[in-house]
Amino acid sequence: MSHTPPTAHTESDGIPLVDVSDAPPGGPLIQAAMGHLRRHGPVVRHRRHGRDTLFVADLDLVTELADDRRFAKHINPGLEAVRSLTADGLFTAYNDEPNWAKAHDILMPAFALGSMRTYHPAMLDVSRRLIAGWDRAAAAGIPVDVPGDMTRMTLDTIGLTGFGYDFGSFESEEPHPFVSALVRGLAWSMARITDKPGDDHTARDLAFREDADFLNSVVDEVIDHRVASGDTSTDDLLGLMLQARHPADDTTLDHANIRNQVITFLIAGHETTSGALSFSLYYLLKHPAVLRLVQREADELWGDTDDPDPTYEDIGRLTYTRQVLNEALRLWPTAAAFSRSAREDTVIGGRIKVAAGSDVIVITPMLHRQPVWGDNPELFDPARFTAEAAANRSPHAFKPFGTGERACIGRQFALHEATMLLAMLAHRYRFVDQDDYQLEVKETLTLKPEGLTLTPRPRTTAD
Ligand code: MNH
Repeated sequence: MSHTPPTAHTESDGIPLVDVSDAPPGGPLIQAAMGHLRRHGPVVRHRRHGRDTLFVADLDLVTELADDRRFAKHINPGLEAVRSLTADGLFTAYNDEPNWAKAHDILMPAFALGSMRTYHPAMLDVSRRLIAGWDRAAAAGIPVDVPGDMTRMTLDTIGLTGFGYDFGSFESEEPHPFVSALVRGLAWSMARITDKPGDDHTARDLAFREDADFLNSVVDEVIDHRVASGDTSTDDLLGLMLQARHPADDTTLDHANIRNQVITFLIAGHETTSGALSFSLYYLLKHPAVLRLVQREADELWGDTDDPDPTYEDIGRLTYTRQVLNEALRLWPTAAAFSRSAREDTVIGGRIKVAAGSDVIVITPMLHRQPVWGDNPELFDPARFTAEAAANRSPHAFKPFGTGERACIGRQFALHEATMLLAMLAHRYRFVDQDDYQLEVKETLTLKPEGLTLTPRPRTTAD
């Protein structure tokens, strides 16, 4: 990029101001935000076309922002654009929109740790689809497309466990048309953040409308199919949404809201986990000693059998594998920011005025590089996440799943799915860095290591 970074001047409250109004539209927003915070310190006032946002990474400030009595989730312009796809779905609902609390109450049981027992067999099935493909690559000695395969994995998993719908992603080289439309829809949402006021986007916006209509029609088919089948079980998300009545008014979620939730889960439930898996594999590829420890942990459970049969209970025992995942999410939290707004006019850090309803964004990858993480925060080191180390650190130092009552509902789901797949892959293969991959972080709504490949090799008794 040839564009020179904007310089800052300091406002009367001592906060550096970065005005990016002249920056070209588009571009990686999170990495730009990381750059501002690296250059100017852990709190920066960001201005685009006259609109100010505080960017925050400082632990004490984040600790204040995490107080749900003073602050709440903010539907910022980015989320406002995503609302064109998901409206009052859980992720984009306003805090006081009645369907947020209603859907949250109805769906919470489906995301409790114990519910993972129900999803475990489908997660294992999809892991085996992925492994079948990696076995073929290993036999041929050719690299695999890591983010592509991780996306196939997480999409098929949420489709099957959530809605009994099989995207069959491993049967095709091309992404499923639903996914292509979804990805374009999210790109449209992101592009709107940097729009210059007054520019004409009619053609772009019409194309978006077509994608949104297509997404809705596919989801309506899935819902109609379930209703027509007469199946009234409540052991997946769709069944629960169609059947469960909220105790407050004895009604179920309405059709439009169910559709918004299905699209929400397909968005929230697959790109984030896919990115987390991809970054974890990136670090395992570059840190053979860490891979060794994951292999040792998997070997303890599954010995040297070629075809392990991981149980639900096994996944809770993969504590080191889980540390690897956490450390990857520290350096590259794949949903890399969350927005807060003050319930009333207030002051943070004893000096920074925050008006009610104004936008404050926590830039999570920079929170995860603050001094609380030691002298070398860029170093990948899963030992940061031993139980003992975590207990000695503020709970606000690590926020890959957001905070408070609007934090990620799918956390256990993601961790179960990702921990199992990582351990199964490490158990079966060593990873060869055939292309000497250099990290390039690609931003959509989420982050992923663009173009990451590795060549899986079957393990021999020597390794
Ligand atoms: Mn998830 C909210 C990160 C996996 C469903 N998720 C959030 C937030 C973050 C987040 C951060 C809070 C956003 C905000 O404050 O604006 N989520 C992740 C990460 C992973 C992830 C890093 C994987 C790793 N999320 C999943 C999965 C699902 C899911 C898997 C579903 C199966 N997430 C959600 C939903 C919300 C959410 C739904 C919105 C919850 C709410 O506001 O009530």
